[in-house]
Amino acid sequence: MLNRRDVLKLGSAAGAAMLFPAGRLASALSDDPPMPAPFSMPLSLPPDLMPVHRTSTTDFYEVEISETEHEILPGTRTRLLTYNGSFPGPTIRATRGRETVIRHTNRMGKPATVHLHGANVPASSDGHPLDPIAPGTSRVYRYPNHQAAATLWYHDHTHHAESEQVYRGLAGAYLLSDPVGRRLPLPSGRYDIPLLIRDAKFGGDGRLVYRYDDYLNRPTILVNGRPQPYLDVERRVYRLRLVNCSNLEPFRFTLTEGASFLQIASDGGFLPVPAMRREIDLWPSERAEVVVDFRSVRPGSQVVLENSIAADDLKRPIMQFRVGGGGPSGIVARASSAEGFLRGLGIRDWPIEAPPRRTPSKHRRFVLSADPNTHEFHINGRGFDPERVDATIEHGATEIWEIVNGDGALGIPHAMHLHLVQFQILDRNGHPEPSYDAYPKDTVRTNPGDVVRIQATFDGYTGRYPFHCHFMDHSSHSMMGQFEVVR
Ligand SMILES: [Cu+2]
Repeated sequence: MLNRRDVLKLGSAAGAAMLFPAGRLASALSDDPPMPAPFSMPLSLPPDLMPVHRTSTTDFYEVEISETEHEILPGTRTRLLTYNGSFPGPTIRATRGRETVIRHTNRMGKPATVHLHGANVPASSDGHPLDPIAPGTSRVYRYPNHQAAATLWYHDHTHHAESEQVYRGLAGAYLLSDPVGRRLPLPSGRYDIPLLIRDAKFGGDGRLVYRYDDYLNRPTILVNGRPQPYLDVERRVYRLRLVNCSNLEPFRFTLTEGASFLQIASDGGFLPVPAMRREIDLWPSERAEVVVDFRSVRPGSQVVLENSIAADDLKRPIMQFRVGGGGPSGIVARASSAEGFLRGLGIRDWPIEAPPRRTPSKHRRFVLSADPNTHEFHINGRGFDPERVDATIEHGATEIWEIVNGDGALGIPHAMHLHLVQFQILDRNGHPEPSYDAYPKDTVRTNPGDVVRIQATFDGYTGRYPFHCHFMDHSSHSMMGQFEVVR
């Protein structure tokens, strides 16, 4: 019998074969440049973006979007699209209750938009695909940071071009903190590490090769812009913020040496109930925050973060943690439960509440499907039309959306993302979603044929916002709609 992993792998390959002729898939690896051996390069961290000005309420930043060259593979230069020349973009640190104001200046020769993924922001600062920053101009995005602490990320959202422009580098982490999170004795400072993980395809001359829907030919895994890096860690606990910045690559994260994750947060912030996880699924744009206890392995051990559903063995190892000496003299027993793990951190009462109960006033249904004739991707049989509003929503309403993956026959996975809101996944194919995968979420995975119900409350801002598949080659080929919140 096929398990879910087999279905996903089969599904992706079969789906691609259906949509694209064989020659396309064989777009050979022949001109691949020499790759560094796995775990031969140290992990790097993107620099923190520093404010140019601060007031009692607001942090002001300046960012330039430009083409830049970096040495990603030893000995070759790669042309990238970058925020302030950094690949990935600089890390933006925000505090709940303090406003973040960023002036982006577009120094590229083509339009850009900037979307803060997972954020509750006014429509004018959402980076709508049809609201670009023209070449040579600037615009200001204002983020009020009213929401709970979360690992968010910012990325390009230019109409039809977001897929390639994110692939070429326009993505970065936005880490929002709040007093609830700061009071928790979780690993912090240099023990709290964002990991922006994605795949890529390099040409022989070091250039980044982008071909539409060519996910089977993107054999290189980059973590914070480095191919399969290593990180020297102490024998202590670490907080890792996993972000899948890939265009199309799903990850199922696992750790070697029997190590496991304490998952403490999902897309939109802390989980109501942290959970011990052996494996964590993150599809494009999803996030998870985990705590890993390196005291539970021997000094000198090497723990590898792997993708256990990689379609290509080259892409299985993601990065390596080299566990140094020090720490406790013996091996600390692994916590068998999340409660035990939390107690070990000094946390007796986890302060996060379950999502509030609300009565939905409206049900909607959205079917995601590919059109094998046009190679376009549709929602309810139609491609994106910026003039059309697909759902008009009363401000404050709670709605249930049934998301149907209509590509059971083609075997294509999709991941639905709603701007503006965090939602709760009620059930999948009639079964309740496990709590660690259910809330707070802004993107929901759908395997071929899945029927998933989500519930969202639209009590933030009014205005027009997109919803779309976050397999970016799908959204850039029309798998997008828009809702409008009205009073
Ligand atoms: Cu899709």
